[in-house]
Amino acid sequence: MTEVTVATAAPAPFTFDPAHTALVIIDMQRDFLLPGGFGETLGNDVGRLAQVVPRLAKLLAAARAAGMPIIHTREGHRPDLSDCPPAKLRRGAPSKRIGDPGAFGRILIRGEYGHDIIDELAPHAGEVVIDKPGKGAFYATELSDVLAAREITQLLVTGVTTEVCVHTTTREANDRGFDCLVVSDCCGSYFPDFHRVGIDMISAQGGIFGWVAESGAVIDALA
Ligand code: TIU
Repeated sequence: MTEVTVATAAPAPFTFDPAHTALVIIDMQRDFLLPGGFGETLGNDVGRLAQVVPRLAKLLAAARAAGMPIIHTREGHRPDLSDCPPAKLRRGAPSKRIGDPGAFGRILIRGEYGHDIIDELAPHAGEVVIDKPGKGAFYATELSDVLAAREITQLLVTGVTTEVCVHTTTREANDRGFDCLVVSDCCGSYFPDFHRVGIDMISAQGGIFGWVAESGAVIDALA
């Protein structure tokens, strides 16, 4: 496929080559979306993230149909917690912290049911899954190597939560030289205001660390 353009992107049209642009889906894990998971242990209303799922499923289908590289990420830690900094381990209410038993197994631990991606967005064979111990998808992961090996230069960024893992990953990708289009209605936050302002921050100041568009415009561009 040749280059396509999302004309309504802010602050300016976003042109990308689907063969060299990855759809990055950040942390659409049961532990963030379902009651009993990490998100809820932090005191959040996890129901707020559900609205993202059908929109993201549609965008994922369009990206797969266009042959785009798909990259899923999962935030989590080894069962022995050796990759979890003590400062992160101490966060949150006692008995409801990373590694503690939750409704879907130990909270945010690799291999547990809650750590995995929700059924609606389950990775297909051949799609990349990056397991990350931090908020950003580059820290202590192979993401940089994966992108280089596939000659990926631009990213469509989606997932949860807007102001935490989506922001950290997008900011870092921008510093590493990737053009990032954040798909606003395919990102979600437990806090509506954080989502709104988090999205606005990205394309402000002439696109200080990225572009923003809605999924319908991206799907239309790929069709
Ligand atoms: N709590 C929260 O908003 N987010 C996280 O802990 N991780 C991600 O954003 N994935």
